[in-house]
Amino acid sequence: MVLDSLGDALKGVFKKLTNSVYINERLIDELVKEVQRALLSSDVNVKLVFELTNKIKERSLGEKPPSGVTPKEHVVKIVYEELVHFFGKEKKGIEISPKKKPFFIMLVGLFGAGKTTTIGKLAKYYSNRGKKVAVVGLDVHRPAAHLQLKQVAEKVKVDSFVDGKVKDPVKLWKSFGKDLDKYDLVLVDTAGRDALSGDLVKEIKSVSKIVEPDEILLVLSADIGQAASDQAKMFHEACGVTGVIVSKLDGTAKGGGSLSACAVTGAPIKFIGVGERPEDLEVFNPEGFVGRLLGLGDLEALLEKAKGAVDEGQAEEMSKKMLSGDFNLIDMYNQMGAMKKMGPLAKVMEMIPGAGGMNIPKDVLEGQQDKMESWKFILDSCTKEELEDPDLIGRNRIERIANGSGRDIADIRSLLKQYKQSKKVIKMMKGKDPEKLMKKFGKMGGQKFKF
Ligand SMILES: Nc1nc2c(ncn2[C@@H]2O[C@H](COP(=O)(O)OP(=O)(O)OP(=O)(O)O)[C@@H](O)[C@H]2O)c(=O)[nH]1
Ligand SMILES: [Mg+2]
Repeated sequence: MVLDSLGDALKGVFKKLTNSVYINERLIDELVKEVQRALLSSDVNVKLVFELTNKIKERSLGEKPPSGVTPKEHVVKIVYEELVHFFGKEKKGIEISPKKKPFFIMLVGLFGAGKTTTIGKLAKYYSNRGKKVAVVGLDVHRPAAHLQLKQVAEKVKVDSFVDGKVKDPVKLWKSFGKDLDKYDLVLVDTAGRDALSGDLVKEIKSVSKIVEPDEILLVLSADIGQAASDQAKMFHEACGVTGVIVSKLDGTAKGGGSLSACAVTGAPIKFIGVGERPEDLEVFNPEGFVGRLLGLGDLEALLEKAKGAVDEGQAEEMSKKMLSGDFNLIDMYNQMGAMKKMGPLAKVMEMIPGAGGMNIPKDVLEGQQDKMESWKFILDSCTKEELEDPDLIGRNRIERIANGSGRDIADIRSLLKQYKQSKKVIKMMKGKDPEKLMKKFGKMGGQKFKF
């Protein structure tokens, strides 16, 4: 895929986020650092990176998630939105107006940027959409340029207008005259140079004057990274480009740099080139692009799974309460309700980071599930007073509860034992950092767990 390394790094960040239990400043800091690392290694400008990550941090810590959205989901949304904004917001591409016939698109750019190849890609793209397309070669400098364009046109089955003998692009254009009128779209290939020299500007200007293009597109090779910004600016000032096509995104780790640099100059990226073949062209759509970089398909599935289960705020409040040592049967009851909403215990365990490595046998988990069902009946038969202060539950009350819930006395005793054990563990955990505790539990792989 395009920008594999940037994508992998950002996916890693999101995994960390979805696997974390709490959203706090430390986690946001870590997250922001990883986003920085990922973007910097993709040659994005340092200043831009810091602007972006400051915004992510500020919003993540400052904004309250709207109701129904967990803090974790909210942070995911913020990172996604800011990255989309960073890469240019709207979906681009070019609409060929049927009112203007022919519609002229002229491609400009430095040597080897990918102009001629991109002409072939655009020709295929628009003829696939029912447009009658022709290509015109105005690169009069490179000896075999006209033959290359002719070949490109043949490959995608569109007409080409080329001539290897005429050495003046304005004269050459005029020679094609009315022949172009029958096409919906005419793509004009121009000559490149080593740098944006006075010569090149002069030539582009004179060609532009005679062609009167509806769009002038600058083709930039992605491997120039953040230098794309200077090139885009220079070309824009010299000949008023209306958009950019970033080519060769498939072959470089610097793609993040070229895309973000263009976005910041305000030069809209209309298409991206992702390979040498005529079909390797994509409309640049920042939302889709960022979504793919982040593997949002997977992410959505993950968020979907967590949705409707435990509300993050509720879970956090519950664990805070537990860690304060203030834990009674009502909390245990609530916790069970939340667990039940999440589905079978084995599935819940899979989602808890580190718990997968605990090796809890399946039958133990299933047994635990049954036990929880039975406890729910027991707790339903307790008075509010008993739930708040389980120490009140003596022999007589146990009998009453057993009768009320239709359970054995042994079941009630087992529940109370579990409660006392939980409380003991919670006392031990009191004042400890919950993240460290999770890590510690995660490391206890292979140990037998007693419920
Ligand atoms: N991998 C990859 N290669 C590309 C892409 N676009 C163009 N190329 C290659 O880049 C090289 C230069 O492409 P051209 O289309 O000839 O570039 P140009 O801008 O017309 O070059 P000049 O006419 O010499 O100025 C060719 O080998 C293309 O196959 C792309 O998106 N991905
Ligand atoms: Mg060329």
